[in-house]
Amino acid sequence: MKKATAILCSDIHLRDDQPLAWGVDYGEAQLQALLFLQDLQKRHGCPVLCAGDLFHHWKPSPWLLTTAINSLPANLYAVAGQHDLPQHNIDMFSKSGMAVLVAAKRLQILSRLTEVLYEPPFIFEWMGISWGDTHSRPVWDCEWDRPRVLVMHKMVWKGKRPFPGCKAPSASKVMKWAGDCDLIVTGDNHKRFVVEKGKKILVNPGSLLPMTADQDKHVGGVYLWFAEDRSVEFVPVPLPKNPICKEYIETLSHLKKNTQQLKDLLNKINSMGNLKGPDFETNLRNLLSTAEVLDPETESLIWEAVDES
Ligand SMILES: [Mn+2]
Repeated sequence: MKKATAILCSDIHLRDDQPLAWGVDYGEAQLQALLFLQDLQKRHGCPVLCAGDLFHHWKPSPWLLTTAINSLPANLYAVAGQHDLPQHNIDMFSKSGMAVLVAAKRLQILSRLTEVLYEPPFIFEWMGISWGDTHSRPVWDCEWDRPRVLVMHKMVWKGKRPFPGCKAPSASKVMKWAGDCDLIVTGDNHKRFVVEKGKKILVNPGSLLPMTADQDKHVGGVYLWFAEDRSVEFVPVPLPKNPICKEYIETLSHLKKNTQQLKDLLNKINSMGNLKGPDFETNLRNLLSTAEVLDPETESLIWEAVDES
């Protein structure tokens, strides 16, 4: 078996509660994913780099901390994501559950100071940028004689901007910004993608497990990184069949449709103008009688609002 230089993951979001969208036991799936990762690390004997949001909430329960201590892979290095931090504030790191893992020597935090892992054959230089760290560019040592890795919790995207007005930079932009390094591992965007430019690779591992309704097609997992041939390989984590509940997806889309119909209806009422009188009331009554989306309670609220205005 070809041994990886490092295992790359992100957005593990260890949590105490069950995500709303899940129809099967999330706690069990989360544990199985961790044990899979623990075993994968044993087989490769390499470091595991996590690009933040190890926990879903900064204050995990004692049960979740115990699960993390027992079941996370060995040789784990991470940066903090906003979910790992009280008030999303890096200055409050010492109060976080993640800090307990550091104290228990189950995790090391990567900082902006470049460090070198000396255990052959895994000699590489690395740097970490947690959520809320300064935005200044990474400063690397002059000599570039071993693979360099930057791990950071920062929203980046590939292809289409995730939403209009999104200020997050594209992966290509971040690759230029990162300077002289071989590999960039980013977390925060729960979608998984890889961008290669020349000899540089950016890996956004995405969330380890699907959590939300829009992730029903998401295949979560980790990447193996092979420094000598500058390649990565995706390894999916085991997942129960159809974890995201179909009924939940249907309810959500129904709700979205209803909300949109209600918005359209209110816009129509608005466009009828401020004229009060028999015509307005007749028009409104006609309009409301054709609106499928209305229940009697909402209808009486509309009439009240009209009476008061
Ligand atoms: Mn996240």
